[in-house]
Amino acid sequence: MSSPLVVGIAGGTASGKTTVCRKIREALADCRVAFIDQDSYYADLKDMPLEERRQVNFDHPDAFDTELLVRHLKELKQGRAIEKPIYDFITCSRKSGSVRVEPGDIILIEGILVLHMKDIRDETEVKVYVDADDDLRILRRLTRDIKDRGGDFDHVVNQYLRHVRPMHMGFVEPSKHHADIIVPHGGNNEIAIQMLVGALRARLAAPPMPKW
Ligand code: UZR
Ligand code: MG
Repeated sequence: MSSPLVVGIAGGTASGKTTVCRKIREALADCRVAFIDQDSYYADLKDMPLEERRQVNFDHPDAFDTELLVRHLKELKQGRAIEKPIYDFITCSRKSGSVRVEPGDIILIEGILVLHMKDIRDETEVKVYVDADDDLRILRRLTRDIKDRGGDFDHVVNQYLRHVRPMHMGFVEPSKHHADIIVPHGGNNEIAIQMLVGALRARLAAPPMPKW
């Protein structure tokens, strides 16, 4: 059996990464697709007081348990199921329990820093960067954090200026350089998503291209 095709999907916060992945999974419903998101692999801060936790820089590479993520990625590549942690954005800590992720012929790994982190990048064959204009991203981010992630306006704005924006400029945006494919207009770009799905299907049906 050939090893699974690993697809890394990076991009700024609220750029549409999760939507692109959902649409890819829907279009490949007849294939075995394993999906893991970097957001589930935030380091567990349960031993830190809540007020302190809320001040942590969650956009810095050190905020993640990358060792566990890479270990899980390697397990999936070997054809073994993993138990993915569950992260709670409200308490900034891991919830008890886990979600079983079965191995697949395609492994999708999505997150702001998956193309920045060399250990993850080296495990991926197809590298995608989801792009979206900054004004749309901040609007989406504000709405999502207030509605779904328990933030209030001032906290979201402060966090954006203190952490999200500088880390985006320092780590996320430069990681676009590693991408094979850049998807403009985020999750709304049906044509790019269809082309990506077509390329993944073609790649599943044929052996990988030789490396030059
Ligand atoms: P996406 N994040 C939180 O807001 N709280 C947490 O406990 C953990 C993470 C945010 C993180 C990052 N940053 O910008 C975002 N901050 O989740 C990544 N500040 O998620 O890729 O879905 O935007
Ligand atoms: Mg997301």
